[in-house]
Amino acid sequence: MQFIASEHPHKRYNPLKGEWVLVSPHRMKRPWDGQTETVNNDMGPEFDPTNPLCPGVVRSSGEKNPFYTSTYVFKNDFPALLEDTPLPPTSDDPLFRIEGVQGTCRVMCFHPKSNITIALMSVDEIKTVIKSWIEQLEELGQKYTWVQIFENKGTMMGCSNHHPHCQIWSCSFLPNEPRIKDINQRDYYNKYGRPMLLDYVERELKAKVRVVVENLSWVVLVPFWAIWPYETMVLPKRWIKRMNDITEEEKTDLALVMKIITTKYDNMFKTSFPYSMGWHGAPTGSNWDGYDHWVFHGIYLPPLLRSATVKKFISGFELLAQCQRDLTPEQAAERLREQSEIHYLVSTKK
Ligand code: H2U
Repeated sequence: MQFIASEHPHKRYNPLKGEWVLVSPHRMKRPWDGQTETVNNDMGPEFDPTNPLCPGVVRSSGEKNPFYTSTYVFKNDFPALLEDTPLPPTSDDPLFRIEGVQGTCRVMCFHPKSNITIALMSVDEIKTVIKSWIEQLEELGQKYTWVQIFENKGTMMGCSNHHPHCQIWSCSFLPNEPRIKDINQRDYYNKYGRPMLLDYVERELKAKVRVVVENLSWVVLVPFWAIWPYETMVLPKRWIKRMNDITEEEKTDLALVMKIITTKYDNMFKTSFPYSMGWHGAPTGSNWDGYDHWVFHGIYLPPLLRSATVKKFISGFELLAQCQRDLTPEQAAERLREQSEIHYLVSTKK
């Protein structure tokens, strides 16, 4: 019998993380009798005087937001990391390691209106968000080793507020995900003399099967090793180490692909598609030099599987043994490619 990737179980390697994912495409027809989620497609009002992220509203801290008209950044009133905190006693016991951490957490509102998302924002408005991200990276990166910009969207992803916003957690240490990516990209660079993700993009652009959208500067694709059904990666076509290395034109091009991929996500199940997304680039801190093995990239991790209400669970075999997916990355990319670049809410208005 000949191997067919869209039919036969197999495992795929993620060279960035040094992990395998189990692919089981033959299970695609399995009936679903499990949990569905309630989806509220109501975008709510443009302004809600009780929402602490809205312009002019007093937050839990007692501080009043300005009447902002663009992006707005404030220090998280419930930060997971603190700038000044006592260090724990040192321990050389390999079974009970403990270390101190410093950091700071901020919230960035993308837009003054609550009933808007990246998919519904203009390219210029998204570009303003990108510029604010770069400002934050440049400022916080002076002090902190890792500046994690991430957007949690939708209650399904644990987002507590539907006003368009992201969070920025900066820390004195390299967290697990970037730490392992740093090690694997460095090993690849030492072995092959080129950044891993630059080689990867070139190969994906030739293969085309996992590419969802591309322009002159960026490509959005479902990675060969994707875990989440419609997981995508945003990759530059040239060697870019950090977000602040991107040119003016590349900012516009990035805003464009962000608008297109989030629109396609929403169009897929005619819902405001939930996800966690974020950016990974070379570490920062006291020394920004070196890190030639790093390539800046974005990651979208959406949980939805087969409708606006059925999500993928990471449980069972996945928690205890290894992550698994049914739909192949190539099938997921094809479905995303098929979606219109015009948002369904905009096209139904006409
Ligand atoms: P999430 O929706 O991704 O949880 O982000 C909202 C963040 O906003 C959350 O981290 C912060 C919460 O701590 N927040 C404030 O800092 N002040 C408030 O008054 C409300 C929410």
